[in-house]
Amino acid sequence: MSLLKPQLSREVADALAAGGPVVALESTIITHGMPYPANLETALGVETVVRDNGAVPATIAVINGALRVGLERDELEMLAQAKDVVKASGRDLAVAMVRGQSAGTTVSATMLLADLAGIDIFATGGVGGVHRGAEQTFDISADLTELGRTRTAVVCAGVKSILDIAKTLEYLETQRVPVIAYGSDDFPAFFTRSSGFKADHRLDTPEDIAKAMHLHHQLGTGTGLLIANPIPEAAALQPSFIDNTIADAVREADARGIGRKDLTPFLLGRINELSKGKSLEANIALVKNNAALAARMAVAYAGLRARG
Ligand code: PSU
Ligand code: MN
Repeated sequence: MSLLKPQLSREVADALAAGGPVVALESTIITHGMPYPANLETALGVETVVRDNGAVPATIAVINGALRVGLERDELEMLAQAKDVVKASGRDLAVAMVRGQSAGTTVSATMLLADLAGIDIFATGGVGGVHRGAEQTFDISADLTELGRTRTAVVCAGVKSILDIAKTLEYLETQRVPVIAYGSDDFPAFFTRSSGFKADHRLDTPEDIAKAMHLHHQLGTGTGLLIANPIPEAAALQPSFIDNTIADAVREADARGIGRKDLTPFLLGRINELSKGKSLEANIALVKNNAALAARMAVAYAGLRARG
């Protein structure tokens, strides 16, 4: 049985055929991660940042049941405004196709589709992880198991403390996923430049990260890589402020019995409200910062692949 090919935009298809640099972008951040219109402005802004750094952006989503890699502006607008759009991790894709639904793809689904399309590098804000209290709820994001089985390098700003960061790092270790911090010894915590935990590895240039990716794949590991890029200093939030805000949001989710796939979107929305938009501003800055790094990695990686 052959693997299904998602539908590529002309620009993405041409870039891939030429062996050029392409960066995958997810769409759950648009449909469930940010409010309108900041979500649309961010989606468009991130694509521009990828282009400005020499690569072709490929935003991935399900549109009316079709698996799509590279979206038009009106499709981004539809995703940004639609209220009935599904949040799809890898396991939800087939049913969304059968039902003709539109869906924002999470990190897990975006990795899977990027890999099917032949895209090796993917930029996002934050990945899912092991939730606080997972010893009771078993709530561990499918993003982590996907990283353990799909060969995509995911550039993120670390993991926010809505999650149990220590357990998330342990889980990635079990899954044989290298965690590489860019230009830092510490693993970043999304809104802040340090989580208080060391990253497993540090590399200081996009070229070195591309080399590590190349070797990682040549070794046949079969796993992804997590590249953690600290939020720019000027956009970082006060640790005590954001920690209290997150703790309040987590308590509220618990009290209201919110769980499973609704938990992450609820927490993101609530943190944005409680922080009076400060978290959203930081989120936008770090996604763009990640897109720039991913594009520079993609340029270096395309060069390495051309040499074999
Ligand atoms: N973290 C963020 N913003 C997001 C997400 C996570 O800061 O938009 C989204 C991503 O799409 C991620 C998904 O893959 O949430 C994880 O959801 P869950 O925890 O339900 O696996
Ligand atoms: Mn979950």
